[in-house]
Amino acid sequence: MDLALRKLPGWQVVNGKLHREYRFADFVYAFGFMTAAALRIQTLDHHPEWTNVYNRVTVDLVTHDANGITAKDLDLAAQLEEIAAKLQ
Ligand code: H2B
Repeated sequence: MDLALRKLPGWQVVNGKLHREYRFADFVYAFGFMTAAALRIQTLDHHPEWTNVYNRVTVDLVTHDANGITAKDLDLAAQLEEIAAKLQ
């Protein structure tokens, strides 16, 4: 896990889930991130636990079926990074 996290700066394991908080310019950018991510997530069939407050999006990733963090979560985290980078 430590090795995998090195490729995902800003992410850490919190309460057994892959966790990151994104901050955007404002609500429109934060919600734009969630909208773009939702389309990607739909193709992956892997869903985040996330919340939005104004310009912040807090994300927790875990594979419920496996009751822990799996490659699916690491893959989704990498894809979220790609989407967020375009909006920050
Ligand atoms: N998302 C997450 N985060 N964990 C899962 O275990 C999970 C999921 N299972 N999305 C998927 C959907 C499963 O229910 C479907 C049938 O593939």
